Amino acid sequence: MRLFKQTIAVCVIMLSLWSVEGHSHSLKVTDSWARAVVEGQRVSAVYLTLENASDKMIEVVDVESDVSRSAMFHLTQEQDGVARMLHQSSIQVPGENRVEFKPGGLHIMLMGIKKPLSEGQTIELDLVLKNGEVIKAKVPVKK
Ligand SMILES: [Cu+2]
Repeated sequence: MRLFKQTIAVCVIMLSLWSVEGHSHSLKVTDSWARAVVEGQRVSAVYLTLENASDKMIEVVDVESDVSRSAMFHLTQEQDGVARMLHQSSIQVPGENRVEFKPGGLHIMLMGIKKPLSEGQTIELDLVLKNGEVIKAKVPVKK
């Protein structure tokens, strides 16, 4: 029993190291940028491309950043001439395919920005996959 517990402990440590490393052979983040915000502004958005090199669908179930109180996936859609932002609970990237986040479409909404984000700065983003893997992305701030 004791050995069993130790084995589990080792596995948990290995899993967490895997997460910290955030290395994924299958999902790649490219062309990322975050919109700069001035003092007093509380929301911003991140745009990026998710590339799935594997032949299986990859689902991104959560996004986190330490620059804001919350982060979530939004889709801007025009309904009756009014642009609305629809919350997306997850993002599915089909195998050997890509999903582009860009102004007027999909974006990662950062809400409750803690400090101004200025051009030249880099923020960190954690993308949580359905299998528990965490992809760490470094995102440059642009105007
Ligand atoms: Cu939004």
